[in-house]
Amino acid sequence: TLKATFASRSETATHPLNAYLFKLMDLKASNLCLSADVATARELLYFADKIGPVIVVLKTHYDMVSGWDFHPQTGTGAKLASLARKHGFLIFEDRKFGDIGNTVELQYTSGAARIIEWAHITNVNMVPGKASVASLSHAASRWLQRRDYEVKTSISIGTPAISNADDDSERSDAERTDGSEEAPLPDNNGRKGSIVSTTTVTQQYEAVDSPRLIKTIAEGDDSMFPGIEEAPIERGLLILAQMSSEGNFMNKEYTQACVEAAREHKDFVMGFISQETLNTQPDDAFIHMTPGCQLPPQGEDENAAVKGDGKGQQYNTPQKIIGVAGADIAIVGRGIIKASDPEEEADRYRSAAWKAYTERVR
Ligand code: UP6
Repeated sequence: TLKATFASRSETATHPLNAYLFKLMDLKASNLCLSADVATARELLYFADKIGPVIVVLKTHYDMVSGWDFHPQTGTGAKLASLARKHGFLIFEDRKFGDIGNTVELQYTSGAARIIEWAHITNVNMVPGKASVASLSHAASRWLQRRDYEVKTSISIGTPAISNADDDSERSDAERTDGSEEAPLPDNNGRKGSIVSTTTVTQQYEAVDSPRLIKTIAEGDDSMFPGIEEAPIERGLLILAQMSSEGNFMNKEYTQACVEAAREHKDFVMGFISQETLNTQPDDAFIHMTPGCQLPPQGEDENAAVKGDGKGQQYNTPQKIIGVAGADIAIVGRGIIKASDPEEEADRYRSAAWKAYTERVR
């Protein structure tokens, strides 16, 4: 499968989100995931909007973000979902669930965050056993059924369904003031309004400060990547099968057990967080996303080794991850977030990861 193109893997994918994601990668010429590890919801939305055009997945750690608004229809999750539709990327909450089945089910669907409502993808740290995968899968199919039922009967039972534009048809007139296709957002006084462009989103959370964002408003970035359709409503799981950190305990046997669990739940498991491709059998159609990725500073040899962060994190270049190890998507956090020009740096990473891919399949 190392030579198979993303376009062809879109055709043969078993998981609907993989079919969508591979197509997106092909359309946007991007196999880059931004790990938006920032401290505030405002910065998170800023990066989602600015870097959105060059990525295919936005990875979040909602539990490191202060000021996260948990409102199901107008909160941070809903705003991210709206930016995801606008720019064409999937939202991946890097929750690394790691508890008994019953607990992970509740953590996935309930609580303040209701991760399942806004994150297309989440992941599991399978240490407690395969039951954690089965339970998350069960939770997702129950959620889908319930959502289907809500939409069909147009009655609200508990959580309003929020995360996709097709919900618009089900939204009350009060919430659809101008017929726009975007999710409603609160204005600065907490009143509801509808947004028509990301510029408006920016204004709504930016009124407070930051000259940088004010510049964004002035530029009025309104671009929507052409040819991108709505993401399927099905949810997907990645299994954490290998880690980037020094001295981690995920040995070969453990990784192999993750692969088995994935094969047992192909309708829910999209693939892996891993350091290499784990597709070994002819009908394995999993996607691989790899963290621990940085490029040497601009101007230096693109394939030179990069030092770790001094806290256990180890880095490989996109060429090593995509070109040699055969992963599909490079996950980059601080390499982009901490750059002096994150937008420019994001495109440098996109282009390096894409080049490694095109050379691999050539
Ligand atoms: N992450 C890893 N290694 C793993 C799994 N996940 O680094 O094996 C996550 C981290 C962080 C991101 O939680 O969000 O990927 C890497 O960030 P960085 O690029 O800034 O090092």
